[in-house]
Amino acid sequence: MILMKNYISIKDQVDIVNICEKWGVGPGGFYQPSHENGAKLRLQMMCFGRNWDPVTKYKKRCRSDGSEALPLPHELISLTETTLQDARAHLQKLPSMCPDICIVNFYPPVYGRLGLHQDCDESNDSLRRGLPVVSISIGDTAEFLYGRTRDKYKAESVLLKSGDVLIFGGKSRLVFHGVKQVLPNTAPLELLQETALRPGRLNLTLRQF
Ligand SMILES: O=C(O)CCC(=O)C(=O)O
Repeated sequence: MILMKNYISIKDQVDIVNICEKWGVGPGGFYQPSHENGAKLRLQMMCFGRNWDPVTKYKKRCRSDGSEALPLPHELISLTETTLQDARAHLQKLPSMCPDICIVNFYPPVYGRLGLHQDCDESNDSLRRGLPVVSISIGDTAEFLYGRTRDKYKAESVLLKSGDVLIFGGKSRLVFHGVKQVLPNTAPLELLQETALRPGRLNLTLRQF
């Protein structure tokens, strides 16, 4: 597991926000998914490459509204590949991966959160090889939890700020993780001035299915 603080430049953050805005407002764009029991996740989500939701996981090609997954933008693929190369300078054991899926979450401040969970719905091969998840944070700061179990009282906590990248692969691939809260008014001013990002936090997790 490796945290690259302030890794994404403001220019690249602006580009990422613009990509999310472009795709987020049309068919297949942001929506609020539900759990099996009908409770809504406290975030908005959209998927590139393959649809995922808490009930059907990656099994359905189309969402309940009929929309297919959006194509994974090439800018996100090359950013992820460069990030992994840079990360490998610090952590040689980090397996390489070719991203083909990205789940984008948008958390409004205060209300937004995500319970502790493992990312374990990708292919058996991807999980067995510990292919890393590359997680990009943009906008407001999140209090991010991670640990060996689903117990939030035993979890470690770290602040993820705009431009930070967290990578978990290899033995950490199945780490439990979640977002406890999103701190209002913590996004970089420059990002807000140059984009139409509304208050809250964007998180992009790039994976290889
Ligand atoms: O927002 C985050 O930092 C975590 C997102 C996440 O856990 C997920 O998409 O599975």
